[in-house]
Amino acid sequence: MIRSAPLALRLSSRRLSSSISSQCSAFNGKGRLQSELCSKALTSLRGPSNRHFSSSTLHDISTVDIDSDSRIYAGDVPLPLTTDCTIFEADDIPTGKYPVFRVMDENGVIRDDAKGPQYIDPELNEEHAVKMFRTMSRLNVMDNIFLNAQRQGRISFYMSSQGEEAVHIGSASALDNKDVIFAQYRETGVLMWRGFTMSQFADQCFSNSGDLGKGRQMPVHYGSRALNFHTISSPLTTQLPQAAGAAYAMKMEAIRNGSNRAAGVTVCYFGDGAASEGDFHAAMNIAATMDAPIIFFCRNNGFAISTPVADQYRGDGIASRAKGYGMASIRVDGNDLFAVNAATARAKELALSENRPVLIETMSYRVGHHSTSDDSTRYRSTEEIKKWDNEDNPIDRFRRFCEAKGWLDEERVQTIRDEEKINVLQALESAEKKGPPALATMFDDVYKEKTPELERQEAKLLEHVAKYPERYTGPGH
Ligand SMILES: Cc1ncc(C[n+]2csc(CCOP(=O)(O)OP(=O)(O)O)c2C)c(N)n1
Ligand SMILES: [Mg+2]
Repeated sequence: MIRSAPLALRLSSRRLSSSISSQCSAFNGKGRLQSELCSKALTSLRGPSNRHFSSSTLHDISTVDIDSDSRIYAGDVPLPLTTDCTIFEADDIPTGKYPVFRVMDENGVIRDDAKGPQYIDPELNEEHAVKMFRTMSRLNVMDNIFLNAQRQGRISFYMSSQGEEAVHIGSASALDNKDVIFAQYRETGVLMWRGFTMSQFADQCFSNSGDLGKGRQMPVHYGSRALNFHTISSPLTTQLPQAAGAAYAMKMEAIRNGSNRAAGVTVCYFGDGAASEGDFHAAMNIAATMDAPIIFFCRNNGFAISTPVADQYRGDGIASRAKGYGMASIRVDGNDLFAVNAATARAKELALSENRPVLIETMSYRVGHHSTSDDSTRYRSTEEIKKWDNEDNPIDRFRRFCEAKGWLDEERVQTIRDEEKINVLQALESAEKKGPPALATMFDDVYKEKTPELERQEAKLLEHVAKYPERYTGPGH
């Protein structure tokens, strides 16, 4: 049990007030923000209105219970558990190993009858719970079918999310579509939850004429302007500095409009491996110093391709690094949908109400191969993979919770999986028939309007293709 005066709360409020005040005076100097606006901003900071939280529950560490039992996570390291969803201030991270917040155990049982229920949305009902279960199942079914499609040579590449479904759905369900997502590549369920359709997934993986990216990206590099989901880029960690900039821009836009609260929180997902890149440091530090309302969301799944986390860092994972940046943070059991959901909801409220970054580290395990270019049995045992898949499967954990409530049973689970299978197969079949995007589209979007050079290149290409029609097939030729 940790006991501490709520110093963090006092410090953070003071720091925040002074930071907003200095922003206000900077704006006043340019005559762009009225002083009454500043006082309005400061007043609203003191009392963030939210359905679930008061400012004190967000970061009062005086009552944090650290359990005596521990659990083995990434890197074979036993970590202490806690039933308290506490976002630690940089100076308040407990000594020893950073504890892991958990609501529900492997059997779907809520660990603490007194505290557990407060972390479950009071509006959670059968319909919503089954929707979350269905979305995790859809992701899992899609992964299995798309992996097979790649093996059959129908798509060129694929990356699956087995073992991380609760990370995706637990976090996505705590956000809304006004929140801006920057993802790595293994966050397909986040996009699925936001409404990306099965056809859109299939069309992207086939690079066909229905692909929103016009066939210009490798499979799984999804993006959707309508769903506020920035397009995935392959080079690791590029999304972190970009996300920090986006979050800062959203804060400044709010201030220009007379509000202290950005229209949405920016959520930047990345893996433990991406956290080994230099851009990680650049992004964390600029977000901290510029007070950007952002959630840095690290999925620690134990591996960066074949490199286990034991070879990636000598510290205590990723969450502990927040201390060095002066940033708030929390470590969460990534296989526990409720814990991920509660931590994300709280981090969002803290980031938006106090204009500052929060680092979340979810602990899970990458059950699948890294990608279709990988055979993970070359660097880890099948027993290890099976153990995680059988003994701590995030979908099964949530399913058991729903079964105990009477919301799911074996028959309904089977029906859901069968329905999703049909859904995926239909999307795959129709994507396969769609053919590639018209050739001329490759000249679009480079600039808002085509330059004379681009127009010349386009004309030349189309002339060439028209001259040798037997060598080129497909629409637009
Ligand atoms: C700058 C850069 N270096 C290396 C790679 C090759 N690469 C692609 S994914 C990956 C591992 C990333 O691991 P992690 O961030 O933990 O994500 P996970 O795959 O585990 O979800 C590597 C090294 C890359 N894409 N970009
Ligand atoms: Mg990883």
